[in-house]
Amino acid sequence: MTIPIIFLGSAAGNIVQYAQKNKRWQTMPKLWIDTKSTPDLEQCDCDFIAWDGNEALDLTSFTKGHSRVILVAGLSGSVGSTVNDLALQLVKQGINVRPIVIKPFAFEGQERHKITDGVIESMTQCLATLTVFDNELILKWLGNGKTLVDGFEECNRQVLEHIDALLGEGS
Ligand SMILES: Nc1nc2c(ncn2[C@@H]2O[C@H](COP(=O)(O)OP(=O)(O)O)[C@@H](O)[C@H]2O)c(=O)[nH]1
Ligand SMILES: [Mg+2]
Repeated sequence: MTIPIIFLGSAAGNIVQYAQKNKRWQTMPKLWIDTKSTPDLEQCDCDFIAWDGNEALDLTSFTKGHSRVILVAGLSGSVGSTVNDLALQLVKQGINVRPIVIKPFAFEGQERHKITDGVIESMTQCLATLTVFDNELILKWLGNGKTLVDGFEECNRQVLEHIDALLGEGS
């Protein structure tokens, strides 16, 4: 069974690239939505929509014929934080949405955490499941001497594993 995966914002875009390096989900339809592309999209075998948040997104051609969609977003920035709107739109189309979100590091500040908490709160009101990865917890878990880059890498690896598990559920 193929399950489309939608990546929303730059953090999610980095995960697409990480997945490509690790040769994951090569046959799954993948769509990345961001203000501009940074990973090498041909290498990633991924559709891309440049979106500045001003116009409404219409993803029906991408989701058509699919009953489940995996949604990946890093929270607190301008694009990924719209994941609740996108999730709601897909739910209204009768799609079983499996969202995966990433919380920012503690040092990124209260304002970003407030935005993150608001998005998570509104998602729990319209969705049956929500998987949350926390960059800060992952960095702490990695321990002393580990850098942010190590934290990102570990988070990306864990998100990849989780997507593998969701794809396994659908087969
Ligand atoms: N795990 C992980 N987190 C990231 C990465 N890049 C950014 N983030 C986190 O994701 C949050 C949202 O950032 P980003 O996706 O760039 O925001 P947006 O593109 O403006 O929606 C940031 O506050 C970071 O904590 C990444 O490559 N991996
Ligand atoms: Mg961005």
